[in-house]
Amino acid sequence: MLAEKAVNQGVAPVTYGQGDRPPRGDYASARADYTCDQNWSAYTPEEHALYRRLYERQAAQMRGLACDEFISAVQHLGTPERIPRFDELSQTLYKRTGWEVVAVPGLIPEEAFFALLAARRFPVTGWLRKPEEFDYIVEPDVFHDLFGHVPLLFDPVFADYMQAYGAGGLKASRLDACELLARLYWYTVEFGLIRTPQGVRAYGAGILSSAGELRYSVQSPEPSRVGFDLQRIMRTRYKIDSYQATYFVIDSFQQLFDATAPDFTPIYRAVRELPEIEAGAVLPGESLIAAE
Ligand code: HBI
Ligand code: FE
Repeated sequence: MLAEKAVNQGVAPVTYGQGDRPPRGDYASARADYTCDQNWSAYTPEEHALYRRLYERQAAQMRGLACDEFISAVQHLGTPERIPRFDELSQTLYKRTGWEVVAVPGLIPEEAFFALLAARRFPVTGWLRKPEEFDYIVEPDVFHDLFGHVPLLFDPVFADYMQAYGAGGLKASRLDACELLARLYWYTVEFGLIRTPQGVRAYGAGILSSAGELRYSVQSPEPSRVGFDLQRIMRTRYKIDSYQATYFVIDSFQQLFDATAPDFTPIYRAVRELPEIEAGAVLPGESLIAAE
């Protein structure tokens, strides 16, 4: 069953089946919940080598740029020599925060995505990018999902935030507020920054898995860095095919969890009354957080 509807992960809207590009993953053999088998034995030695090169490029630059929680948890992915087995990784992860890693053929419809998160099952794309995509890839592949997202699922507070996000997503679907909630995901889970005594550090998976954006997001004077503000985030559009023009900075994962604990219905209503904000725009009187 192909994922007919466009799935807007915030990256280029991707349609499968009747869409303009054949799906890269095998949606036809996915289960009703869009999970599938990882088929680990099908990875070639070249793919394991490409994964290792991607891993080593990020690991070499993460100190001083990635948050400590990420740096201390990335070891749980196991050896960089080969793409991890999701079932082994899930055993370690489950003991820590009750999460497991499940294979999916790629981007899946929002409802299915939210349902997996709400059940503490993180969907990881099974396929790996091609060598020519070493520097940039539009859709999330196994490297982005595993290296970018999975380590922070070992942090108990962030793990609870991710599960609450999934539960909130299922409610947002009923309130037709998925686009607003997608911005929260984009500006926290994918491209979030966090304040530390040593300065701003990255925790967003889209940054942590990106060769160039990891340093750019923390050190460049170009982008705006705005203190976390839920309504401001939900009003702010985002760029899907370039480095972010705006990053939002949290004080802690606890702040992120607490800020998103209440029912969003009144927040959606308030946001809908206000104009959208372009990526990169700075509001009058808004104070920005300095780069490194
Ligand atoms: N599907 N596999 C996968 N991974 C994602 O990160 C993902 C998705 N579908 C929808 C989606 N993300 C976004 O729309 C989120 O904002 C919900
Ligand atoms: Fe992602």
